[in-house]
Amino acid sequence: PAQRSASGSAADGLRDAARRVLLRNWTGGSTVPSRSLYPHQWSWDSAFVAIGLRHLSPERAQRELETLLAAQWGDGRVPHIVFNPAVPLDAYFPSPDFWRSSTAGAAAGAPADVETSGIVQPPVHALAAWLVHRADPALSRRRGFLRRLYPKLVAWHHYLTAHRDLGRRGLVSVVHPWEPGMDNSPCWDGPLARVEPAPPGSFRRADLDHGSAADRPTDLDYARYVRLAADYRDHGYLDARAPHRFAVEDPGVNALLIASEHALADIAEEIAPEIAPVSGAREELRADADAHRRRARELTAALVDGLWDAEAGQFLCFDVRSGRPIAERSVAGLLPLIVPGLPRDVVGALLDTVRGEHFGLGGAVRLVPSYDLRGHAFDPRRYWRGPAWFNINWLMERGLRQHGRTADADALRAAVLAAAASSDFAEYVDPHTGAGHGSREFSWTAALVLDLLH
Ligand code: 9YW
Repeated sequence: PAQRSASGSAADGLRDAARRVLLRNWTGGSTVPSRSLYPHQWSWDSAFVAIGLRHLSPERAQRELETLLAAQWGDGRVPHIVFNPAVPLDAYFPSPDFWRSSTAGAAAGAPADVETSGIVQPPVHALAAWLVHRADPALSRRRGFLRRLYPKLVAWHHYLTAHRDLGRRGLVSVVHPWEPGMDNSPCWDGPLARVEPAPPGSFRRADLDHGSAADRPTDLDYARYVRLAADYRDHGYLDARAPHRFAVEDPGVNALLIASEHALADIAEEIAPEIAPVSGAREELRADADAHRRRARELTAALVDGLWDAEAGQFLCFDVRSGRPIAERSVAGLLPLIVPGLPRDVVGALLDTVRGEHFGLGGAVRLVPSYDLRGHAFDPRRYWRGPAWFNINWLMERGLRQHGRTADADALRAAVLAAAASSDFAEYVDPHTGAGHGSREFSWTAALVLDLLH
């Protein structure tokens, strides 16, 4: 009992600290990922933040997602950044005057009253909306939360499946390394090498004002990121017109879309009774739930057909421009563990790979690294080239638990909590030592800790 109360009070202390981070990073309608490094609203950050915020304030969690979706474009895309007009332009690069969404993106339906980026991030939002609803269904119904969000989330998924199936293989492609949220993953090195870098003097990085250069992407990476984004902008952010010299099918993005498509089915079922039966809309919504499940199954089949590599024992990214798989082991290739209904042999192989020499969970490391521990490009502190990230480990914990690996999931949960506590909610940590890197008091780290403690 003494031990239990000691760990109980440690958990209380961590919960309070996580709450304080989220309260400090709340700006009135949404949460910044980090006060110093990322002073605007980021798309997938907000989804993870909402998942934690629901335990602190279900209403704020709802507003977090509502604020993001208020900046949705007419074509359905949810931009990866929504800019706060009160923040000085030089606080973050690329700033609104680079993206120029309200003018350059007009043909794609960019909103006129808010500035955003023109690219996207992984679609975790429907999953987040469903989890937020479940935290307080009465409040959610009273505020019409799901009823208002549902059509926006449907349009978002439609944008991805209709405009971004660049490989015509039934999967979504990302067109910029920032889109899968894993900016400098070694997976992008090959496809990026074909992109001509923007001239070095043509932009100024703001990230190096706040972060250590050794923890961040290189200048050459940045020059190529800038070129790709400028090319997209200069083609009106229209997917049918843009050259999209970088086009990659990422298993993480597609797995999150599938998980969110299942969540959309749950949402459709939940809101169906709210629609007046006389209108006939009720039947339509019922049908939609089935359609979401069917789409999820189709996407799952395409994911397995297109990206599964039996020899590697994991999913690989696919370079649409070269027509070849990318021979690098990113943790993105393990994220399909969260997808319901994967073939059993695929699940078995994935579970072996998580614990095997390349990701080392339970052996060499206690947190899942972002990239192959034995890979040629592995770097334990540089961003997405090795460090362990909290959102990814939260997803992995969920995947392990879903497949009955309770002991592994419990150990991972404990390791996530310990690393967050000792690093002051770091952005990412060295997978071997747990030492914190990047910014501190990072929002999704605090939010997902709250969720795991609940
Ligand atoms: C950047 C905000 C974002 C995350 C991304 C992460 C990083 C922005 O920060 O990108 O300037 O590099 O890679 O996943 O959403 O937290």
